[in-house]
Amino acid sequence: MQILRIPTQPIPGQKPGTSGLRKKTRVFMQPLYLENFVQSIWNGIGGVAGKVLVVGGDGRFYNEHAVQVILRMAAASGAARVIVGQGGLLSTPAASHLIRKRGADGGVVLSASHNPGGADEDFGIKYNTNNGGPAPEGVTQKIFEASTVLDHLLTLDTSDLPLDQPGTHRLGDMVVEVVDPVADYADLMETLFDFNAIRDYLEAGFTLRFDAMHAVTGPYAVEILERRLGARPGSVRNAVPLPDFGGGHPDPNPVWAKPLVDAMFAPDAPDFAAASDGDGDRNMVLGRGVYVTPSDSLAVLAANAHLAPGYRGGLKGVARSMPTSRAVDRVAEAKGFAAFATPTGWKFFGTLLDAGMATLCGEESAGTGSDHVREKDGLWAVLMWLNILAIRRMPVAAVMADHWAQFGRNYYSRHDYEGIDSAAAEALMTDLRNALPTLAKREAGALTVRAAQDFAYTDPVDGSRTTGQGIEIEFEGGARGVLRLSGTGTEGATLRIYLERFEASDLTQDPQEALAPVITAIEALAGIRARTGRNAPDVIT
Ligand code: VG1
Ligand code: CO
Repeated sequence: MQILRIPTQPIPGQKPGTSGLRKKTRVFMQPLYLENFVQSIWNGIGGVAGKVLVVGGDGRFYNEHAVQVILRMAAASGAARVIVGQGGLLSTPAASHLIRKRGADGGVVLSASHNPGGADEDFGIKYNTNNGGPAPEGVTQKIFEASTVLDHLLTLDTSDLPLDQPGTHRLGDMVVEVVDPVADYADLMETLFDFNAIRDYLEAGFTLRFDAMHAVTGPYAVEILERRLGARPGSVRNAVPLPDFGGGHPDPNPVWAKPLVDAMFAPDAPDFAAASDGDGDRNMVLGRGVYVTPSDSLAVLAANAHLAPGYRGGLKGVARSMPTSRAVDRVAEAKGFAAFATPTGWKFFGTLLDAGMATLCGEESAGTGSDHVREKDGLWAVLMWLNILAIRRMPVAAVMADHWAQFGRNYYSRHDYEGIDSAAAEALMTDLRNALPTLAKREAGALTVRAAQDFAYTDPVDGSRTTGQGIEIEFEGGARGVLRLSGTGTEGATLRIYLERFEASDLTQDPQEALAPVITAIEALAGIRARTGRNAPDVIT
């Protein structure tokens, strides 16, 4: 088996965004595009000689090929061992757990998350460090820098390895260990949650539905929900991962998982429903006749986590991304634990989790998780909800009403303008940034600006500083709007507008109506319609 030294040259634009490098699959399929980036990872982290890595992905088109490329390139650069999920599959949280459990030096996860898959859709690759979490900015910057000076890469002259059965292979001097992607993760969940209570509740007639959206969580959900917890067979829908996710967007929100939402508003709805995304780190939670926003879900989990065995001792703190609603802050204040607000992207929670300063973390984009791994975790959130419901024995709608009665309600919504002209989007943000010093006291619609800032974050653990993380506009009376550009898109720019307004007692309004004054005020300040040429957002969640 020969090591091949292949000359190459830097490919522009291999800069990881919010969560790794995401591009159109066809971009990744260009000669040496993937290979260049993999070699840049190795070079950026100081080589892989003697190291142990975890590799797997969400099963989308190009996943299998990419895993084989990574195995050959890891072996050629001297890695000691690669642990790979059977069939090349690993959900993002399961990969995080495996890195931690096996004491690996890092891992490579192949996914474009909630973006559709296929030759004409999206692909992605991200590097996780030895704490199991997404590489922090300092590391992704080194990887990017390595990509700009790359002149050769190393690979092996070998054919593909069979990955369809657990077992051990050799690739040159490197050991390749193919593992069941589900077992370790399912075992971890059993240590955190009261499986007996959930099983009893299901036996007593509680019904659930989980939509895996033909993405990676199918096998995990079947094993955990149906086999270990005894949910009725067929409770997990769309359970077989497909390279194109059955043609859908594996994005668990009311727009892309509409059939599930519709089912929950029908007369024969089950008691509980949930869905996850392509790589299994996001979640959507529904009760009969009620959709729980991710921001509210985080707050409810924080208020009730002590009902789950893994969190009985209470929470050390909670962290949310800055655009996520402040509902969880109210819980933290009432219960007396710390609350942090970080930039968008799970990589910013890593230091807080490692330092034991935060136990639960969440993002408005349907991501929730805890210190059990260093990624957000879709099925974890589902199990936490099931554990809480099994103990409280209340419908989801009653849990929400109870929560709002106790803490008040942060009405919340996100408006996305997708695939807009990049220059127009940049200009909108730049002009708003330049106007920041003049915004205070300005009237916008029926509201008055109280303060406005370009969000910057100094990590309280390692002191690293991150700037330009979104424009946050606060209004008199406590409403808030945030504008930022997506860092995961693959076409043009996506402008995200986050809207929030607190109500202490008027708890049953329609969110879009409750937020109407904020929507009008942000439009008045930013001129979104004129600048994007759009009359309405593409996606409202
Ligand atoms: C989006 C979300 C962010 C999330 C990221 C990765 O990023 O807003 O909260 O962490 O996706 O999630 P952006 O830059 O497009 O807003 V996933 O499930 O793609 O790993
Ligand atoms: Co994801």
